[in-house]
Amino acid sequence: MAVERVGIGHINDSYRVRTGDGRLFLLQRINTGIFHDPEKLMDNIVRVIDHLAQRCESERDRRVLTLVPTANGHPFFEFESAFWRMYVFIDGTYIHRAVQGPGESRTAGRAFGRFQAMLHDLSPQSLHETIEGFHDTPARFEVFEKAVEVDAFLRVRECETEIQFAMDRATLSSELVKQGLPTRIAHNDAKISNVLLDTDTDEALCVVDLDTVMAGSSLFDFGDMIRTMTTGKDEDEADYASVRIQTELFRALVEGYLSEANAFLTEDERRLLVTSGMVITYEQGLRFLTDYLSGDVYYRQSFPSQNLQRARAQFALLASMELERSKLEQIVRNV
Ligand code: GN1
Ligand code: MG
Repeated sequence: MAVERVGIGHINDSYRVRTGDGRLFLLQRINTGIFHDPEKLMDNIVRVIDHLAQRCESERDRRVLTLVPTANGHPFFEFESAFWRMYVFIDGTYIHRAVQGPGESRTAGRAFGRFQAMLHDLSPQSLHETIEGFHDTPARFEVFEKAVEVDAFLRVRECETEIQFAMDRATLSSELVKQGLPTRIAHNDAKISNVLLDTDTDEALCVVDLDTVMAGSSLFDFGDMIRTMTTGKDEDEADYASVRIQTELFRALVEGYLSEANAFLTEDERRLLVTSGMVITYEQGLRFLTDYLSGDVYYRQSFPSQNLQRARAQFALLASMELERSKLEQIVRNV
């Protein structure tokens, strides 16, 4: 048996396991500092997988994740106060960390639209809230304000520009929550790297990372799609000043997403598509900056100040959306 650490995600630890007979698995240690109740988390995942599997017409093993239960049929395993779970590793697939062209944005947008559509008839109330207020942007803003006030690591001086940028846009935090949007099941982490693509055909096969699937808004997901599928850059692009929305990538994303989601979105949701990108990008920038100010306790980093770099890239993207807003609204109206 061979076990190899894989560098996916900022939260859980992941390992690829190859057994003696050549089968591949993805073993993950659940970060209970963030997911406080692994039982509820796994309960959600089992429910979602079962539902998706029922909707899946072909190639179930490649299009929906498969959990590997323990010998006594449990979806996870507790060992020395750590919680582990295992999936079948879907071989012959790859992911993007950044999109390279409109075709990729369209494909990924369609994949998440389809994911939402398949979960449309599962009741949002049937899932537990595994992280409270996950996309409660006003609450995220309050946590940010507190971090600035406390300045526990004396980093405020170094990021005055970013803090000012965030403070100037405080009202943006309530732009989605005040709208009374329909409660739907959302993926809640709809980023480009959570779509598995087929190595041979480049087709989107499977949406992964089901940890945050719970009640939310379809726009939390679309916002994350804009955030990660329209710049052509990584989330932590070092040359952050170069991060900006590319209208061609945006158009392709809207086309891909709406090809699946148009059937269930309300008029209000459609009207707020562009706004969702601004709010979720803002929220993610706040979260990275808050973590930097708080001593980097939440997101895993591969070098010091990576969280600040990530926050800067998010804010650069948001600034570009502000400039392009009317053009983006026009694109949505034309699709
Ligand atoms: C975290 O662990 P990962 O990479 O799937 C985070 C998301 C963020 C994302 C930013 C539970 O996801 O909310 O959008 O990083 N997940 C959690 O890349 O906080
Ligand atoms: Mg995630």
